[in-house]
Amino acid sequence: MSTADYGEKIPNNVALHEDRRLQRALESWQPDFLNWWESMGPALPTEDVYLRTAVNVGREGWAHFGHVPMKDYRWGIFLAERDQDRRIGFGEHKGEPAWQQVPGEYRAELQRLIVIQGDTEPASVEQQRNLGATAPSLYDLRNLFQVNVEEGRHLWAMVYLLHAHFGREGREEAAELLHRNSGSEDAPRILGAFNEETPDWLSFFMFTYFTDRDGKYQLGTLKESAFDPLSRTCEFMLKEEAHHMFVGTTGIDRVVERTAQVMVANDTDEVAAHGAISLAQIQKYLNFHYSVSLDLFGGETSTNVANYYTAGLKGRWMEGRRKDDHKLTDDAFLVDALLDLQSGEPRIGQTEVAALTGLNTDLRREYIDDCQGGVNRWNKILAAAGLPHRLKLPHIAFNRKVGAFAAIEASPDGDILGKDEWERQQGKWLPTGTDKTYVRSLMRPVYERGKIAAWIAPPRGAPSGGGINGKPFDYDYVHLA
Ligand code: BYC
Repeated sequence: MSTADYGEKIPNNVALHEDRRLQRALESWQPDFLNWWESMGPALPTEDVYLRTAVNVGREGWAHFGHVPMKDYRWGIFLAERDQDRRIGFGEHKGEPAWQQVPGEYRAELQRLIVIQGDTEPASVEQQRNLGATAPSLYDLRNLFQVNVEEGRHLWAMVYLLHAHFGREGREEAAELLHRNSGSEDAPRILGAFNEETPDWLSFFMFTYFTDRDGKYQLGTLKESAFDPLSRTCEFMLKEEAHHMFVGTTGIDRVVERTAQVMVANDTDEVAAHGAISLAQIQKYLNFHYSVSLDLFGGETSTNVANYYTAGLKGRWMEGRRKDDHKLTDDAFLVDALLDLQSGEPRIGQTEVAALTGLNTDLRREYIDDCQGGVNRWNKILAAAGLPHRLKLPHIAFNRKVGAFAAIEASPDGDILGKDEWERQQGKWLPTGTDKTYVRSLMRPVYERGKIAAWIAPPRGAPSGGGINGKPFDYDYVHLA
């Protein structure tokens, strides 16, 4: 069951050959996917790339590494092993056997969740399409492409569910996933952050740190789903996702490290003359990517999320470890809120709501704690360099476009600001045109083995180590066309 069948046109571990109709439907979607990959996927022409391909869903040895032409990458369908006795862990169906089929009453909601999840995957590939042209090293270039092919596979994961379980509507939605495009005027991607640009590698690392991390948390809640095929596909996606976050975490580590080196060596905060990115600019990029990623959790209170939970479609992060009744019908929860709205002087505080409607806040808090881990790590790099400067996460109300704080503007410290004040000050907190132009000006490709751009440090252990799958940093990860 767990080993992938690579003899098939579409590699899979779901016995696709036993369902000819489904197989044909997916095989007819496949050329559309490949056309989309050609026109919207990585723009840089390459001969081959040192990529990992999933071959097994077990704990060990689940991936194979080798140089492959990207257009021949074997995108497949892999679900984690089925637990025959799995029971629903929360909501009104708690304790009942997990569903192998979609219950009619939840069809629309489940389909919507799967479409939203599916929509983000190709969106991120589109956002990152042009980054190959400015990669700081072959190692980074390979990591970019690894992330891209796996986001492509995550799209396959959702398309499989749509085709296998949602009939004609599912097939139509699967087609739409290739028609909407990131940033398009007419048919944009569904969620805000996936229509933003990723025009430079600092943005890419911030995206893989903050936005991919939303993916980790959302997939973590869908892994709890009563709909077993969704749960199993998310479980396996999470395994691949870990590398994407590694790319973000260590990418920002290395930018901060390089900046710190330049600051110490030249005894200055003004590192532009030395070709590095200032800490002030890193902080602004962090503020942006963190705040748009907070929006991805939806409103602080939401009846959607209450319904998803009660129905058993979407659980909480680490549902199994929570010490309560896993139904939450009688519980209350404190959510972040804008208070005293009527008084004309709103303030940021907390308010008690039914626990079920506060579940987006619950998940966002788990996410925020995790994000803080990265900031602590980067601050350790600054401390180790002997610098007093520190990075920090901005306040939860800063730059929000979704939820309780969408109607106001707030500073990174959480002070509510009037529109004029915000307009005057926002350039101190969010990347300005000048910051973006500067960061982009540093983005020149370095395609020579073992070499790296001046604005970023090589990974630890380079050049003889520090690479992927035990290879050195100076390995020939990518052969350009
Ligand atoms: N932008 O009740 P509300 C990933 C909509 S990332 C635009 O407060 P709800 C990845 C919302 O749809 C993970 N619209 O929120 C990362 C609703 O619309 P309707 C992706 C937004 O429904 C990197 C209305 O506003 N997966 O995997 O409780 C690279 C009221 O919303 C936004 C998922 O998100 C927004 N930011 O929660 C690659 C999991 N936020 O219904 C991949 C599936 C809200 O009134 N999705 N809206 O028309 C969900 O669980 C939920 O839909 C959300 C929203 C968490 C997104």
